[in-house]
Order: sequence, then structure tokens, then C-alpha cells
Amino acid sequence: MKFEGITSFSPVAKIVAVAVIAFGGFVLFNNSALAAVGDVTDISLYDGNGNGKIDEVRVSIENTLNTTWTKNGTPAFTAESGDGGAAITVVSSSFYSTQTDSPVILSIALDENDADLTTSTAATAVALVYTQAGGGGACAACFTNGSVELAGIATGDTGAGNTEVDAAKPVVTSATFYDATSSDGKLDIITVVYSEDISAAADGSADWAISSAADFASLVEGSVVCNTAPSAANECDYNFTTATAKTDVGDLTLTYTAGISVVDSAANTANTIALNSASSPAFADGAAPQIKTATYQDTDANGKIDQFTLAFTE
Ligand SMILES: [Ca+2]
Ligand SMILES: [Ca+2]
Ligand SMILES: [Ca+2]
Ligand SMILES: [Ca+2]
Repeated sequence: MKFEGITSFSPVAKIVAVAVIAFGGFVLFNNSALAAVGDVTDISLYDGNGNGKIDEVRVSIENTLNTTWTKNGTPAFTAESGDGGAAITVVSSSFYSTQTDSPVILSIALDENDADLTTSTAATAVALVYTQAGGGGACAACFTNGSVELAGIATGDTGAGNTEVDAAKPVVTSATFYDATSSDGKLDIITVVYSEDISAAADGSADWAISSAADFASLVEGSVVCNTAPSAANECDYNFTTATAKTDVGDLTLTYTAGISVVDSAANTANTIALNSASSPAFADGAAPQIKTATYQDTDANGKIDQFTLAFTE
């Protein structure tokens, strides 16, 4: 077999050959930028009990050779509210994955009773910090595979690949009903506030329903506006009408069924929830009493009015 042309490249072939070699070098160079064993590749925030506070952080560590990672002594993780905020107590750490997986995943549990742990399910709610051995941590080489130690995680996780990932669903932090239109004693809007900013929905009414078994007549749903003016970025405004003049909660129930209108920027969809007087959170009353009826009487029948009776909407 003859390999004609190998020793006699045309000028164009030479350019192509140089370009191929250069591209190959570029690929090799870029491979060196990939995560090395011990690098943190993902930090995900979870709200396991769905109360709107981050309670677990999972850290993924590159482990391409599938060696066994171990924990030595007291973990050196600390946590902060937001990046560089107040310290949040770390309760414990354990391996979430098998210790030879790649990535190997650590679970860091946070103290939900820590007053500095604010209600937020956003990616910015908690920052995780890990100080490597010799850096003043509580143990030497806290997480290793025998030869490599987990790379430090700086405050704010400034590495492009080390930004916290939001794995926590938005949860309702308050739901308040109002008689906002006309102050006629008839409720007309419920404002539902979430633990983080949610997606914009001009009318997500298909996900929502209002009901009352006895106390409110002729309930009619209007638009449900989420993260769109006049709603705040973390809020849905549920508009409705009723024929009943009543400004306390009674048996009013507003139900959200997991759908399109309450989704965070990481595509975590809020759970189904029924909001009423007994839910958590329960409805807050933002509607002032209004006069429902006013009657007058002549109680001693002397032809002179001597008593007014006012009935209020609650
Ligand atoms: Ca929680
Ligand atoms: Ca979230
Ligand atoms: Ca009204
Ligand atoms: Ca009221």
C-alpha cells in the first residue's frame, strides 16, 4: 500500500495540518481546566421539611478514580446567611452518597433554630465555607481520599463552578385577604407571599381555586397575577368577588395546585397547598370591619327616634 502525498503536502494541506495540531493543543489545554479529584463541583441548597428555610447543603466532590473518601474528626464546615453574612450553626455532616461514588456527595445539616437562618429558599440564602487543613479548621484534613483533600470553599463560592444551586421550592410565608376595592365589606383580593422570587405569570388562574362551604356566597375567581405589577416579585395576587359582606376568615379556603404560576428561577415548583384559617401559615386578616346595616328605632314608642343599631361585617 502506498501513502502518496504524505511527504508532499500542498500549501492548503499544510495549513489544515497546522490548524488540526493547534486545535488538538487547545483541547488538551482545556482538559486541564476540568475539575480535578477533590474539587467541589456542585453545592446545592435544600429545604427538606418545606418550611422556607434551608436546612441541608449537599456538596459534590470530584472523585473520578472512585477512591474512598473519609471524614476525619470534626468537620470544618461553617455556613453563613447569604454570602459573608451572619454565621449559621452547622449541626452535622455525613456522606449522602456512597463514599466511592463520583461525585461523592456530602450532606451538611444546618440548625434551623439559628436566628440568623432567615426564611429564604433562593440560591443566595446560605453560603458554605470549608477551611482546608492548616487553615484554622477544627480538624486536620477533614475530608480526604487518602492522598487528596477536599478543596476549600471560599465565602461566596466565587469559583464559577462552585455557585450554590437552588434545590429548594418556594413556600408560602404569608397569605392575607383584603377588601381593597370600594371598602364595601366584601373581600376581593388575597395576597400570597413566597419565600423567594417566583416566575412571572400574568394569569395563573388555572392553578388556583377559592371555596367556602357556607360563609361566602357566589365566589367568582378573577385573575391571579404573580411577579407582575402590582404584585411583588415574590407574590401572587388572587382576585375574586363574593356576594357576601364579611371581613373575617370564616371558612374561606384558597387552594394552589402545583402548576405553572409558582416556580422559582431554578424551575422548582411550589407544592400544592390549601390556605385557610387552620393552614400553616393561616390566613391573615387585612380587611377592616365595615357597617353592614344601620337601623333606627323608637324603643319607647313616643314618636321620637332614640336608638340606632349598626351591624358590622365581622
Ligand atoms: Ca427547612
Ligand atoms: Ca428556590
Ligand atoms: Ca370589596
Ligand atoms: Ca377583618
